Amino acid sequence: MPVSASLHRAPMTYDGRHHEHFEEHGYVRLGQLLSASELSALRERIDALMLGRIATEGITFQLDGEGDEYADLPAHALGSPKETLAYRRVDELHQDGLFLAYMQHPVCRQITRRYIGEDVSVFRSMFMNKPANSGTVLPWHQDVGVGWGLDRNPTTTVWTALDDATTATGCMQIVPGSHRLGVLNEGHYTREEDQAFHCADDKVMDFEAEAGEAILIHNWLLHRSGVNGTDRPRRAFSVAYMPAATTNVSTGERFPVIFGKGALQ
Ligand SMILES: O=C(O)CCC(=O)C(=O)O
Repeated sequence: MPVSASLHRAPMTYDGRHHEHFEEHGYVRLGQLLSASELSALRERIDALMLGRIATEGITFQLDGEGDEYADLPAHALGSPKETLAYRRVDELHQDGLFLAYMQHPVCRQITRRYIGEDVSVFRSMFMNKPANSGTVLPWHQDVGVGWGLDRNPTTTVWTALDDATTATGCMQIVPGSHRLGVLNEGHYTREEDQAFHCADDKVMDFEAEAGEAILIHNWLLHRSGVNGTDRPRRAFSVAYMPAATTNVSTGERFPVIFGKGALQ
């Protein structure tokens, strides 16, 4: 069976217990949605894309900056201009068949049906990398805001660890329950005064995850991540689902459809 077909086994049911945890804490662990071979296939695919070994049409790549500061990040480029495993981000991965198959996983279908409805698009299908011994600090933020240029704020992200994400490798940190604060500001990044109040050390949790583990995250949950101090990469894949009717406020255009009418195949 091809890996993309086997991705369509349903290993769990998203039920009332998941829902309650998600409502209360702003995240819920979904467990391993990928078998070991499916996980290896996704890792191999992302590495092959970064190294320019397979078609990268429509996919964008961003390197880390010179230092580890967010402000120094270079722009995203179309195609893989440099053959390296050191990219920070790779976006538009719905253009790749294997990543698209994972985005259409039956558990994601259950989740999006519950929170969004039948017709679902994606704002982003993003690979996030903390390359070995480097990476860029991602400041505290909520995944919303005018910078995203949407006519509504999404609430449903599935983040999947492709490698073990630990404190040493630069895992995410979150403030559990902070999604209940609502949208703190429309500027995406959390203001210093809000950070001082809402992200004090005793409220922050290191969000470690095992390779292959998927986690549903509310977009309003406060989160950040650091750099990777180990000689192993910390790779992850993050997908923000939203109603297919969501439009870009500047262009009026809609986004790639993942489930429902006109869904990508
Ligand atoms: O993987 C990370 O370090 C951060 C990912 C993130 O911010 C996201 O998926 O929204």
